[in-house]
Amino acid sequence: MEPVRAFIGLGSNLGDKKANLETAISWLSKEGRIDVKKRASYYCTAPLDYTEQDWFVNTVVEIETTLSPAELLTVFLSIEVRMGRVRGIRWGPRPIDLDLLLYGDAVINAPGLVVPHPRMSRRAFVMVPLAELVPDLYICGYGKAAHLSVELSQTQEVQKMAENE
Ligand code: A4P
Ligand code: MG
Repeated sequence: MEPVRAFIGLGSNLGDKKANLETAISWLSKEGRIDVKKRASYYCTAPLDYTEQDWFVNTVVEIETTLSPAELLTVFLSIEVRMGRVRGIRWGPRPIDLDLLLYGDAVINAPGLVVPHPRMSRRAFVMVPLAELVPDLYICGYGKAAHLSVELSQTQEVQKMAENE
């Protein structure tokens, strides 16, 4: 199988948030069939959907992979479990959350797996780091990632962290 370019959204709002993202990315790169190509900056972001919780640190990575989308989700789940995630409130606090944002041009609508990620186009914490990596990426129905990220960050708080922060 030819490697497919995919994008993964990562978020943490429990414990040492940035260190949690770094750990998750290093585990992704240790998977034989995942090649981590690029990482966006880390961003401090206000919680969305369930707002009674601490701020998040979010980022996005670009990978090339020969794993299927379902196999990627299994890898994500095992990383989430290894990092001590206990599922409680939906959208609630977590040491790590890994979401498959895009998988090549695939459109998937299966139970437990929807790609492109159904909420990505309304979330600055996804679109801002994604646009940093691929500003010209076309987001179906919305135009370029760069354009959408500017629009969303007018109403949602997303602050780029310094690399040494
Ligand atoms: N699932 C379906 N499609 C996908 C996909 N493309 N990638 C299923 C990953 N998972 C996918 O996810 C719930 C179910 O989604 C899984 O069983 C999986 O099969 P989960 O990780 O168990 O639960 P969750 O993350 O609490 O729910 P959900 O719906 O994934 O929430 P989101 O969309 O991940 O949002 N605010 C800020 N600032 N930053 C954040 O990172 N994250 C959330 C969670 C809310 N607010 C946030 C942030
Ligand atoms: Mg999730």
